[in-house]
Formats: sequence, structure tokens, C-alpha cells
Amino acid sequence: MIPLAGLPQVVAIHDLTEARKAMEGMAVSAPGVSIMEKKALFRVVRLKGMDVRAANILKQEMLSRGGEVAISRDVYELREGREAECLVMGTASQFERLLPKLKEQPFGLRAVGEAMAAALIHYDQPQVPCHECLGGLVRPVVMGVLNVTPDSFSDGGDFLDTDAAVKRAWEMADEGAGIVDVGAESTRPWSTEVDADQELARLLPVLQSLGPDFPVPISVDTGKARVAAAALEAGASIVNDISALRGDPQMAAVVRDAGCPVILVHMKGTPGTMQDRPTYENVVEEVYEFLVERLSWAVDQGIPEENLLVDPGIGFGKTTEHNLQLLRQLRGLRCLGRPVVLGASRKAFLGRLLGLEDPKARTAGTLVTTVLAAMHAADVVRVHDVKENVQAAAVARALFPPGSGLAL
Ligand code: PMM
Repeated sequence: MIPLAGLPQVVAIHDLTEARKAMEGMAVSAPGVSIMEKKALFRVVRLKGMDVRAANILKQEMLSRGGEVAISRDVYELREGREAECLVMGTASQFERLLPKLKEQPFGLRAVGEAMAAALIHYDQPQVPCHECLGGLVRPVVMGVLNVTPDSFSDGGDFLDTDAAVKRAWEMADEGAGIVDVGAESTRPWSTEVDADQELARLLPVLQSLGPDFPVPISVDTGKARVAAAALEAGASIVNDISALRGDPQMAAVVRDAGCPVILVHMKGTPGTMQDRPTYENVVEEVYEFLVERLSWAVDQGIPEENLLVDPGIGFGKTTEHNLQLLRQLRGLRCLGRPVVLGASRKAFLGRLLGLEDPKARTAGTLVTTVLAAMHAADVVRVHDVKENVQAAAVARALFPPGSGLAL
């Protein structure tokens, strides 16, 4: 039997714009909309490492505003010295009323309140301020992969020849790539490092042939400071470092002195070891904590925050299930307040899910990850099949346009 009285239907509200539209569409008064819009938006915030006394106060404060806080057992047993985890649940309106109250509370709650406000605002922020070479690009930006290597997992050998690589770079720009990512060292699982001279011998002729007229920014996929410096000199304008500035002690200085953006990628181990039984207690939390630590380290080295981008490192020390969990929670990385890059193109987990050995046959699976990235407001998708992903990104963009940000 179809229930018809009142025509009940659950409405999807992902952001304030959708909340506003739902009310304006039924002619709610403008003051009514501004009072109620934040009540239509529900958020859940995880907190870790909390003083148990602070967690207890937080629970009382949120309960008194009609929200809820799920807490670990140590909190209600008030075991002093133990750290608590909390899940704070409520409407944006309840958070708005809670946050000023935390400023007056002890046990570190003031700082927790400020950090929670920043996380909530960043989560809904339509676009994060960043370096000018990325600023004007429409999100998600499609970054085309160009591997000038003999052994990359999906296109190894295809573009080792300089002319073939240059041709492919121009083709990707024509197909709508907003960035071209050139790499000369394979980072496939169990691969071995190549030395800087060999990397440069592959990279520099390509960068020099592309020259200053190449219409889109070029990023250089390397962990070596000498390679990055030479590539930046030869026309690259972004560094894509899968070691997140851990691989070469000089890399942070190169990036800082060049004033260029750098992508910090999560990886457990090295390409040589990362797929040997990767284990995590909670992969989403560990990747988040890693990126928090790397961002703050990079800022301490003098790299401006606007120049930092983050990437969960799909396939870098992760099982299929780890990758899926990271993709499901991708939007949570927005809380870092930096642009999010996703590199899932043709990766092995898609092959395992689809039963496809040949990486080049994994385009359809890759397109799903691009649509997901757009839904989760990611800023850059790093892909091999540029034309198809540009199309997927355009449709996804129309489906999930950036909403208006949350002011708290
Ligand atoms: N993956 C690869 C290489 N570089 N860079 C970023 N930022 N993110 C990635 O996921 C990433 C990367 C490995 O894939 P490839 O062999 O196709 O280049």
C-alpha cells in the first residue's frame, strides 16, 4: 500500500544551499529561512585524544541543546588520565549554539571548540584559498598522468620516447586536463628507485620541448629535491611528492624557495615495501593524522599553507578495503582546509573489484571514482584517461555544484 496522506518523501539535504532551496521552494519567509536553514543540516564530528573531563562537559553541553555525544567507556567511568574519543552529533544550528559556550570551559575545551568550528567550516567551504596557478581552475580539476617510464603499472613504456610524451601532453591539454603530471620514476608496488640523473634524463627533454607555451600548469611527480629543482627550472610549477616531503631532506627547502604548490601524499612504507600486508587500526583516522602532521611540519619549514595540497594515497600501502574506506570518507579530508587530490585511476583495487588484469581496461571503474571525488568536493583527480574523466567530471559538477559555505 503506498502511503499518500501528506505525500511524505525524505529530502536529501547536503548543504545550506539545498536546505535554503527546499524552504524557498515552498515560500517560507526570508527570516524564517535564515532561522531554520541550519536546522536542516546534520553533522557528526569525531574527536580524539580528549581529556575525559572535557568529554563529559561536552556531552552535557550538547545534550542540553538537543544534540548528542557518543563517548568511549572511559569517559562515563571518569578514569582520569585516560584519553577519550567522542562523536559529536547535531544540526548546524546546535553546533552554532554549542561552540561559543566551549570558549568558557576548562580542560582544553576552548581549543577543541575552535578546532571543531574550523573543521565544520572547511568541510562545507566551496573552495579553499590556494596558490594562483590552481586558483582559477574549475573543480574537480583533471590532472592528466604522463609517465615517462619503462615500467609504470598502466602506461609503462608508452611515453618513454620524448616525442610520444610531448604529443600525449598536448593531447591531454586539448582534452581538457587542467594540470599535466609528469613522472619519470615508477612508484608501482615493489618497484625499485631510479637515480636522479636517470630521472632527469627522462624528464628534462620533455619539459624543454613543451616549453613556455604549454597552456596548462605542469606538476613533477618526484620525491627527489634535485629532480624537483631542475624540473621547476625547466617549466614545471607544482611538485607532486608521494613521500610527502619525507624522502629527501632538501625537498622542503626546494619547494619553499620556489614558492610553488606541493602535493603531500599518504604512503605507508616505500613503494618497495608498501604492499607487504598493510595493516591499520583505522585507516581513515591514520591517514588524517598523518596529513595533519605533514601539513604542520611543512608549515614549520616555511612553506606557506596556501601552497599545500593533500592526497590520501590510494594504493600506497592499502588493501582494497582500505582504499574503499578512504573513498567513502573522502570528504572528511576537507576538514584539513587544504585542496584534496585523488589518484585512483586504473589502480589495482579497481582491477580486483572488476576482475580486470589489464589496467587500461579499468576506465569505467576510474570514472566512478571521479564522480565520487566530485560528490565529495575533491579539488583534483589524477587520471590517465583524460577525455573520459573530463566528461565524467563535467556531469558530476552539474549534479553536485558547490554549495554555500557554513558560517559558524
Ligand atoms: N599515484 C601514482 C603516482 N603518483 N601522485 C599522487 N598525488 N597521487 C597518486 O595517487 C599517485 C601519484 C601511481 O600511479 P601511476 O603509476 O599511474 O602514476
